[in-house]
Amino acid sequence: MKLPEPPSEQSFPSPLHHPRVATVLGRWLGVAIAICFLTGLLSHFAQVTPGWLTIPTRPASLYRVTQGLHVLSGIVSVPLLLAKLWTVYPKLFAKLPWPPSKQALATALERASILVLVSALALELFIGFLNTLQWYPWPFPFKETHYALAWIIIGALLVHLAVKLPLISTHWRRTSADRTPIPQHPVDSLPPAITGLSRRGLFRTVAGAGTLVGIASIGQSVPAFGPVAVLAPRKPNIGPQGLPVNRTAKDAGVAAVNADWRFTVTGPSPLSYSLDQLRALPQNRSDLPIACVEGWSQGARWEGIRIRDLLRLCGAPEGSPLRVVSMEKGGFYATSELPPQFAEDPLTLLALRLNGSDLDLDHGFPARLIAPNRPGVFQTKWVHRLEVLR
Ligand SMILES: Nc1nc2c(c(=O)[nH]1)N[C@H]1C(S)=C(S)[C@@H](COP(=O)(O)O)O[C@H]1N2
Ligand SMILES: [Mo]
Repeated sequence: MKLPEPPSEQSFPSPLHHPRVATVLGRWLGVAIAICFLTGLLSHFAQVTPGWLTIPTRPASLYRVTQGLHVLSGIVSVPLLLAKLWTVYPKLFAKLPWPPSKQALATALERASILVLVSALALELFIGFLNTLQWYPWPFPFKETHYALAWIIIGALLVHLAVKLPLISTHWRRTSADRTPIPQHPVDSLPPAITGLSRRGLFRTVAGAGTLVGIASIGQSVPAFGPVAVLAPRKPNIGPQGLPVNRTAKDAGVAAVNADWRFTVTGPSPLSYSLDQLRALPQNRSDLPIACVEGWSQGARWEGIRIRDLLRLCGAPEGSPLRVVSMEKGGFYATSELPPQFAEDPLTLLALRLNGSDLDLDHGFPARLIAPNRPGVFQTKWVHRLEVLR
């Protein structure tokens, strides 16, 4: 019995596998990846700030916008990547030139770079999406892995673009051949596959899928889309006091405080206040968002004491960096460091009130930090001590 021939690249004659289609989808995916990479770099530097960089405190909502775009562009990349892979998968069946030659080696190397690109990108998007669900089911540290993969992707992408440059430039503009309408009924001389979806139909389908997943997730930072945000685990205005909770007091092992609770500041002249004494200090109001790295964000009205007022009260000079210490024991978020530009900003508060009432226990009662243009991970809850570091 004769075995059937294995498929070859020619076994997939649909015009949707054409380089022109790959170029168009590649452009869309390229834009999404570029936005995701750049906003991701900003997010990484906001959390792990290199010595040469000073993160500005304004615009106060900048991180909310960039992190919203980061998660959005990542999610939209998923259908774009799937479409791009579908368009080019017949290449998997192309035969390597044989016997080995220089050209065969080049082809093999190119395929290896694409393997790296596709697997790193698929893994990156997958763990990124699970992160928006606040789900970390792996043994490696998320932040470092996500960051390292980003550089692997960008490197492999540049190699891919360099190799494909001649093909991309040939198909960058629509040619007359591209414009030839695709027959909508079977033609004897053409295989049946050619009668399927048109290129325009494919582009519309992919654009539609991208828009749909975008709308299904953008509601985690844009309240108007909250009701249709089926991919968003948290809706911006659902939670105590109209604000989602990332980690409850119960999960953090923090209990309500009693009357002998004290708030302290260590510095040149140390301070110690009861809650009533904190309430008697000059109160200020800041309208600032919580913008979680996991993608959700929501604006809120905070009232409390300016951190810089507390610094002057304890005699700390301007420019002192600060450590903010939670009553939470252990865990990544139990302390955060506040660089001087944030400590001195008039919007930065030790907040006692949220949206018109005392902080809910889950939002950090009796006191929490709130500062402009910072990732949510640094908006420390259940604060009971400030330490002036120098
Ligand atoms: N002590 C402490 N502070 C914390 C956290 C925490 O787990 N423990 N979570 C942080 C994170 S990741 C975010 S996004 C914000 C969320 O604040 P919220 O729960 O009041 O909305 O709090 C931050 N402050
Ligand atoms: Mo967060």
